[in-house]
Amino acid sequence: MRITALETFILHVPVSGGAIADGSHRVAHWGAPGVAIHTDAGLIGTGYTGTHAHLASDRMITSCIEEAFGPLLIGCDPREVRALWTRLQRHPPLQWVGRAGITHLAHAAIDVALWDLKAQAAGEPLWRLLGGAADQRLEAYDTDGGWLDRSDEQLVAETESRLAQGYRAVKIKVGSRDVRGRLDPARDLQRVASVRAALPADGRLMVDANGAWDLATALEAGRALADLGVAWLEEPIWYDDVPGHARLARELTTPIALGEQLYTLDAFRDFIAAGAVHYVQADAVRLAGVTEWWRVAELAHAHHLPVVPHIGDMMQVHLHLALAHPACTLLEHIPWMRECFVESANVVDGSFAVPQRPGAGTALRADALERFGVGR
Ligand code: 0YR
Ligand code: MG
Repeated sequence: MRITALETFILHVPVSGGAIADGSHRVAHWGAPGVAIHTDAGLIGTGYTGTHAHLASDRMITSCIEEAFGPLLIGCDPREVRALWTRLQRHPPLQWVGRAGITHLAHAAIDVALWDLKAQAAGEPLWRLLGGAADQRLEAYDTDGGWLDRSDEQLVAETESRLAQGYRAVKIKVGSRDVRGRLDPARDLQRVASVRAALPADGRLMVDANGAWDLATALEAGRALADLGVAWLEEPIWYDDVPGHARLARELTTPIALGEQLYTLDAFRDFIAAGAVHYVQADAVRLAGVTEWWRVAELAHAHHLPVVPHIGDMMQVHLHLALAHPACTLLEHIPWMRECFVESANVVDGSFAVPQRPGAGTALRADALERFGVGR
């Protein structure tokens, strides 16, 4: 099988309720710049990364796919995906301009499309190609009811609706600010207490600051969160701050979760070696695809750390990965892209249904580009 052509696309898909906010971002659409990789076998592999739907940066990603990586792939056998990974990552002029950032996101889209092809060629869903079992329960936790711009009443109503749907775990955002724009952790603690009160005793509540706090705020608020029975504190401070997170991991009883903003295996190695993370939130579309994600999951597993992927792909690929990797027993749920796929990730009674179609779950519905595609 040979690669004959690469065709890029950009989707901008509306988020729930028109807009959402977390401690650091406010977005109205989820962006999915991606690629369809065509082959002489007639199979087409699809991969994409996840962005905040900023067209200019999405175009940098698709241009990197098309102009920089594309020529290196034409004529190659897509099933040799791990070898191709090294070829793209270690291409000297590209390595010079980016071992993280735009080039990494572009590589993520390509690597996912290649694994999609490999699984299609094998006639299997990716989770089976990677050795997962069909009869398992992968629990879902929901993130989509806990945004920072939602009122306490909305948070409680969303929590109750998730409980009615069968969820037993939800995550809400912290990083509130007062009218002058100063951090307001007291406000956050009220929000956490409201949702905690709406959950049953065995319900789990996680909180996510998306990097908004400084170390002092995280230390103080983190101690109070322990009394509220919070299962993990996610991205409390700046994404790349290894010593800061290590200090929090040492001094707080609430476990630390992070990883959605880390681009490389090397970055995860540093956090893990420093004892700075308890829940490893590797994201295959910020790491360079399935290939690098799997290495991070193995690294975490060797340290007996659970992997709870962040789902920048809105679950499709991560559902396969989490079903296949023994470090994963829980997966995040944000349903923004559910109308885009032929076989969308689906939660039934608090657990993900096991996908059946061959491939990585990335095949787009016929009308996805018409409905959500944006101008190149
Ligand atoms: C908006 N999940 C997250 C959204 C969410 C982010 O930035 O992407 O809040 O993906 O942190 O854990
Ligand atoms: Mg997060």
